[in-house]
Amino acid sequence: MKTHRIALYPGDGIGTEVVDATVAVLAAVTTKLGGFHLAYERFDWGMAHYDLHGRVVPEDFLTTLRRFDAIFLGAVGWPARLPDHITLTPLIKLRQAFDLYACVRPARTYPGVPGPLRSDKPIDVVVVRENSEGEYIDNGGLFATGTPQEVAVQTAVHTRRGIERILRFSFALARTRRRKLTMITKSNAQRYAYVLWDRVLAELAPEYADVVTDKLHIDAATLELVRRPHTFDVIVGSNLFGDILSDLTGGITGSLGLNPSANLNPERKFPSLFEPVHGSAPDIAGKGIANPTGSVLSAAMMLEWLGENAAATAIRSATERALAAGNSTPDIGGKASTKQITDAIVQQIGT
Ligand code: GGG
Repeated sequence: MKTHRIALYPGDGIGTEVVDATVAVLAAVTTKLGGFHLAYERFDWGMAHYDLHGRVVPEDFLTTLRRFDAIFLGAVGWPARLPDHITLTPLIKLRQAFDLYACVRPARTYPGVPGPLRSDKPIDVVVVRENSEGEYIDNGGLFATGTPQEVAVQTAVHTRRGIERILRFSFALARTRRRKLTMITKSNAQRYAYVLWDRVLAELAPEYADVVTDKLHIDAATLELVRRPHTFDVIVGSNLFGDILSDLTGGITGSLGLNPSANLNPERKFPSLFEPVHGSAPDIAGKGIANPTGSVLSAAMMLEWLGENAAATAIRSATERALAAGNSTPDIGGKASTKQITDAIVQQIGT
């Protein structure tokens, strides 16, 4: 039987709750379908590790994670206790060190889940976020710290190689869907980096003539995603714009709690990382009401990446049926607990 080695990194806040729910769903699907086994190792990194060791992850955490087939993350951050730029650093390092350059964040509407928009046209989009460079590289510094003259410099780096590979990835993804790609920049104001994005898109587009290509500035994109979200298919943008837009696509489809993500190294030189798009939500942590759907659907993306397509499909359709039957946590307007919706998904999988 095939064994996939999975590193579980539940992290902080509701991260532990949604990861526990996801492991229960994965247990149900492996029992039901058989044919493969998931061998977990759990790492209690994040605030729990910080309390014991004064740092959120061990120094050699990248070496530790390197030997797995996939990494499954819950959420990171507890801003009341430690600044977010400290708790988020390991995740950004992981994405960069393992060259997880394609961050894939699907968002869609579901029967049974009300959205905030007036239009009830179904939304089905994928945000592809360049995940290895751009605005998130650790390049900058402070000068005259603590004085009235204090200066902060933070430099973004956009490489032709980085832009080309994420655009090619996005074109290829669009070919598996409705063949429309919208690239997001701010090339009217940021006249070096995003103009390079424009040039690379113009060079590549003729190779993908079967894909309809469009471009929007980030400000127009946020407006159009609210006004006509059903017209978008694959959306690609830089690290920062992809991060922002995937919160927006979560919002317009009902809740960020529904949205999965995959941080992929398409060349498979490193383990890829799967995580719900949402963060640690300290305000509801420990209350048992976190929506596990984004995490469960991230596990479906992980199984697909590992070649377990039948199991991925089983999880997705069980989740859809559980949502359609009215199993709703408070973020999507219901009263169900994390356990209730998890049990409903497990029941839909059937064992
Ligand atoms: N589930 C992932 C998580 O905790 N995300 C929190 C966050 O702020 N992430 C920022 C990012 O994805 O760059």
